[in-house]
Amino acid sequence: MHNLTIDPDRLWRSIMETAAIGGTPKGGINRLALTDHDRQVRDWLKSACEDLGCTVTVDEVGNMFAVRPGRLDVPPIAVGSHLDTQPTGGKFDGILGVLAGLELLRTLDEAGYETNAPLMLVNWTNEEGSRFSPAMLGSGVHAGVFDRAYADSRTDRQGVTFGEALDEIGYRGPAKVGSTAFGAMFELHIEQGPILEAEEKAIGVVTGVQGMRWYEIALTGREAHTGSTPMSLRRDALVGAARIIGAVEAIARAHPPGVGTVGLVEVGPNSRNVIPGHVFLTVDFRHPDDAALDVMEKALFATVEEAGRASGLEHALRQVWNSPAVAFDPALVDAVRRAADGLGLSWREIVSGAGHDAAYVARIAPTTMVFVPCAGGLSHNEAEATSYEECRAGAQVLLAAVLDHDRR
Ligand code: HGY
Ligand code: MN
Ligand code: MN
Ligand code: MN
Repeated sequence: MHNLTIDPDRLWRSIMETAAIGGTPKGGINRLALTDHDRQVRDWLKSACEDLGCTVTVDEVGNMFAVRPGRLDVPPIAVGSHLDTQPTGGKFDGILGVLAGLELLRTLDEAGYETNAPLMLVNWTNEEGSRFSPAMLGSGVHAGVFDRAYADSRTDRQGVTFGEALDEIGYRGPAKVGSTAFGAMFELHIEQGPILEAEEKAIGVVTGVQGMRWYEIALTGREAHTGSTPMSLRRDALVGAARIIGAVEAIARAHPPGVGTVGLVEVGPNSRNVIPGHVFLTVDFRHPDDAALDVMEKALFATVEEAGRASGLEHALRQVWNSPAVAFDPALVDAVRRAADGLGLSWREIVSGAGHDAAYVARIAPTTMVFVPCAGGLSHNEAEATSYEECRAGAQVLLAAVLDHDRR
């Protein structure tokens, strides 16, 4: 057994230092994928890893891999997560997993500790899917779920493509997508939900990730004068959207513990005295059981048909993302459980409500996650908060689980 301990002050300093990159006046972070802020934090990470003597390679969709050599020439054990954030993101979502991984590299380096397997720190491109949908695009390309051309073609709401933005920040690397070998992956992340805090558990032993599906809906009615158009002659796209938004909430509540959200709505022409002629909206459905998602999806399709008929709208609905429920590797889940027990930390098993790159990495290597609580279970919010002690405990469990696995 090792008695290595991470340096919690150094970890906390790194979290606060990088939080300034894209920091918002309310204390959150706005560091959308492939923006100049993303470039700055990538540069920060690259030089921190190179200072430790790691070799940093970047693949064709910007995924970053920093490798610390091991004693044996075997596929590396990976840690890490993502550096991009939501537009009103917090200081910990994604980057805690990357900086805890960096803290492991620093701790092992200081101790001159030689692992059997190389240790690799990963930053996955565009995990959030906020600027470029779908989410988990970089890890999805690595796992063969999407190809490089598909990723390059994704466009943001301003019409900028993923490929253009990646080239703009200079992070299209030479490594062929999917060519970086993985022996295993452990991803540390905040829970982003209320369970660990409510049950006063220090660690989430994550057994899997629930299923997730995203849809895009375009509704077309007819713009007309709000004053002179009788109600009976209207084709109001926003009234149709309102029906769908209400139905998404009802469909999710009818299939617990499923969740449903309309997060993005664009109305045109968005003028107070013009009947809205078109609306673009997105739907995010999640459920631990893929069969339940099938039922929810059918209900959504029926809803859009009905809204179209009732308001006289043309309507187009398409599924743009389907990430089935994932179960993590039992041996790695056990390593996390043993690590938490060995450190005397309370824990509970949990299925992730949020999506993570680990869900795709699990397709190509044994993978699992470690969760730590966040205040009020709040995330994707500038007030997102996780304590110094929770970050310390999470990074220490990550170290113990990685070294446990490395010795097996
Ligand atoms: O959508 C998600 O669950 C993740 O935050 N990208
Ligand atoms: Mn995340
Ligand atoms: Mn997120
Ligand atoms: Mn007029």
